[in-house]
Amino acid sequence: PAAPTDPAALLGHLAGHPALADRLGGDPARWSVREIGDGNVNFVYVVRGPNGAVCVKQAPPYVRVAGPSWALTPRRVLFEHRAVVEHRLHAPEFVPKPWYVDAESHLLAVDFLEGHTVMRGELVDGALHPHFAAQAARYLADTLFGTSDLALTATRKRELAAFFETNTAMCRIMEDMVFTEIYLPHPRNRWTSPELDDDVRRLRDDTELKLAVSRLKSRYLSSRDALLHGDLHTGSIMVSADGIAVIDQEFACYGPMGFDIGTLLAHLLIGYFAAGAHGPERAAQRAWLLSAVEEVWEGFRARFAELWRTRAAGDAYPAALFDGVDLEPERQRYLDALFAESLGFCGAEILRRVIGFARPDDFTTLKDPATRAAAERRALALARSLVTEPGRYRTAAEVTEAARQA
Ligand code: SR1
Ligand code: MG
Repeated sequence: PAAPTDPAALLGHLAGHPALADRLGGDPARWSVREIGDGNVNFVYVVRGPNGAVCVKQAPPYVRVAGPSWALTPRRVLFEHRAVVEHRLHAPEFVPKPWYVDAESHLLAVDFLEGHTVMRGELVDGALHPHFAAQAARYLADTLFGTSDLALTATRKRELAAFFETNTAMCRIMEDMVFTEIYLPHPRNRWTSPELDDDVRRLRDDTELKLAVSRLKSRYLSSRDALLHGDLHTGSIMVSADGIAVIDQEFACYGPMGFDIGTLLAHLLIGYFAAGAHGPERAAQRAWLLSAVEEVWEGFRARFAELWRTRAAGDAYPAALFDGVDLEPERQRYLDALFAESLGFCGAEILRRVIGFARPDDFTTLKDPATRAAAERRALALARSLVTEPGRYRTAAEVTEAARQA
């Protein structure tokens, strides 16, 4: 579908905002506009002036890939803006600076990142980004710890959670797509057919799996652990030669930390299985993706524990109760439980990306159905194990070994 705003109207909105006019500079009539969006949900433009460029997201009142027949609140852009603001308090180096948000035209402008491209496209092209994992681990730890009860007072945390509680339409998409639709004959589901038809039938009859997924759904619905990005796949991450930036926070909500961690691990593993279908020339990329899985979790774990030791200003674990008590065993218990939960969400995300509506380019660009189905079947096998028996994996290295064996 066409964008709901023409370029002249878009420029008119932006030019009327002084901070943005300063940021872009010069005569707004000479700013350039180009639509660059490739996601499922929104239109995205890069707007350039003599002083710089911004990336402008416009949320139409529907899902971009479906058109007006699939209505979706355009207010999602307001939740994205607030999430950007809150996450930048804790991880400013990884979240582009916002310049403008407008509740009527549903526009959000953030810094355009020169030299950055969407990570998913890089993976599809066979690229490696050795700096990625350490930065992603830090982003996850800083945003999740910083918005949790370990860092915030209960009052501030409850106020924030109350704001995000009303991002109901976006959370509903996740509730349906990640935890429900693929286990039913739903019209939105798409998979490599007929090659995976039997796998899909087995999955719908798999009560053990459906119970484990429903436990995860219950956690997604009820947990208020931290302010999540909410859709942290490799299409929500920009990479450059030495940096990463996280975008697309419109699914932000208070929820279980393992949802963000698991989603990211899922997409690294999806990249790994897809790379396997390309044969020996992708061996280095495959090795890097598995090392990234390990580094993201281990880096997250170390950073989160360090933040807890040094910056625990929140109302959880009141210091007055623990004078002279070593909390380290408690931290490690907390992180062990978070690892298991993350693996469950990781598995659920892989399953829905093979069978559901939003299939990733990593798989869909594999044009031969038999090759694609073989890669997807390996992913399904690991995913089922992660969801139903996360406790079997004590370390991330055990997960990557299982991926190799899948
Ligand atoms: C209608 S949106 C489909 C999917 O795209 C987004 O990236 C989310 O992952 C969502 O599930
Ligand atoms: Mg998105």
